[in-house]
Amino acid sequence: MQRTFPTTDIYAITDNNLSLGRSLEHVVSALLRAGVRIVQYREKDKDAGIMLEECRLLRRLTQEAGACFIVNDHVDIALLVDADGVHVGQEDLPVAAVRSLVGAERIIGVSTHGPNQLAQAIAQGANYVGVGPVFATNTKKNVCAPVGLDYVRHAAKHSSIPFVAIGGIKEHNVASVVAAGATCCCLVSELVGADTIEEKVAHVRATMAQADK
Ligand code: TZP
Ligand code: MG
Repeated sequence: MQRTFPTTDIYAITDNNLSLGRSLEHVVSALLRAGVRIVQYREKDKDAGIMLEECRLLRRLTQEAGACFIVNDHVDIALLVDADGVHVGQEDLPVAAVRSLVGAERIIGVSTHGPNQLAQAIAQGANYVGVGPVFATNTKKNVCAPVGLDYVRHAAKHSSIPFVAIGGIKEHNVASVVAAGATCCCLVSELVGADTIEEKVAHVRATMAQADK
């Protein structure tokens, strides 16, 4: 079955450390109820067995909601739970190696931080790219310096595959990211750390819809 990257406005990523003590099930169920169509499991400090069980749960929840499910870093777990795809960074396995493991039908996303990496990811067969960090963020360890809205504008003009703007994006600055040409934005701390996740998604979505395009 060919998996496709959905045309959607919001890309959500999990982060247990920022979820105000709420369970993964609580957070992801709220995101899905709010209409989020793509969820990435990204947990950096957990044992593989725990991650496998959590990904099984998220696969079930996303499937029931008809949403796309992506696993960060762990190709083996993505395959074990039948995720729709996997997301890798510049320091992870190269796209060609990931492709040989996951097959043609699964989605591969690649984090990129500039035009050269964008071109390379496309040439290597990525299905979508992350574009960022747009603004400063504390959510990701060892993150590179913010790339700013210029790189979003570049991706909007030159990317032949879908791109997701990421990094420091909040309700208060998301309109500028949309104005720079992003149609899909990823917000991590802003969503999983919101007091009321469904309200936050609705506000971000409305702000994106009203932004200058
Ligand atoms: N990749 C680039 S920035 C980032 C990732 C995973 C973290 C973004 O988190 P936040 O809280 O939306 O700044
Ligand atoms: Mg990685």
